[in-house]
Amino acid sequence: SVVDLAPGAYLIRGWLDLEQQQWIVRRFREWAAGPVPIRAATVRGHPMSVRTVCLGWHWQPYRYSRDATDVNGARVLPFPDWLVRVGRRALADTGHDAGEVELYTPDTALVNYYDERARMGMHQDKDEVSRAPVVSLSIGDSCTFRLGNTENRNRPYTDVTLESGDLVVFGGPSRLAFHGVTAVRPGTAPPGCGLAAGRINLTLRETGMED
Ligand code: MD3
Ligand code: FE
Repeated sequence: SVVDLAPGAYLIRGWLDLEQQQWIVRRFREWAAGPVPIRAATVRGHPMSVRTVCLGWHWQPYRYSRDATDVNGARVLPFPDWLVRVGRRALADTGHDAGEVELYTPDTALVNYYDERARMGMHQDKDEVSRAPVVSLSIGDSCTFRLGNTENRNRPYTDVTLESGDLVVFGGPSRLAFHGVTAVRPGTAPPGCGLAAGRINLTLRETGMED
């Protein structure tokens, strides 16, 4: 069943089964190895506690490029077709209409890895030209995800526990809401998800970028 978190924000718990979670974790290990190795992006001179590897377009605060000029200069891996299909199914399953589903063509994935100490401060995702929904998939340890308002990083916000296998779609008014991850809960990953420690979050996005 679909849980409404806020206008345009929808949660489906357990959307990925354990086999699908394991498959994504295996792909994650390949992506993390390179050609652009997983790294902590530097924001205003400080490395983030979250480590990120990208597909399709390389994100460096606050822009997208094809080449990881802030890491090793290598070209980012292509965005796989199977992730376009995952994104469309996510929109369909959260009740988006058929027209929006077939137009949705995510072209970048930011794959975040959280160890038990990692956090993500409240921010907006504004680096994309497109305002198409963001699709988020969580695997491994559960976390406390904080969804705020569109005005500022303060209250009111809603805290939600995201667990391994959960899907969230952020569109409409929630697309520009402030959000963050306040805590990861070590030891909460389900046996069989493929990740022994830490949390993976995969976000699918449309950049709206031209080559
Ligand atoms: C709401 N990631 O990569 S996922 C990010 O768990 C990011 O790794 C968090 O915030 C994570 O930018 C949160 C949920 C999420 C992702 C993108 C959003 C929520 C969002 C974009 C707009 C609104
Ligand atoms: Fe974000």
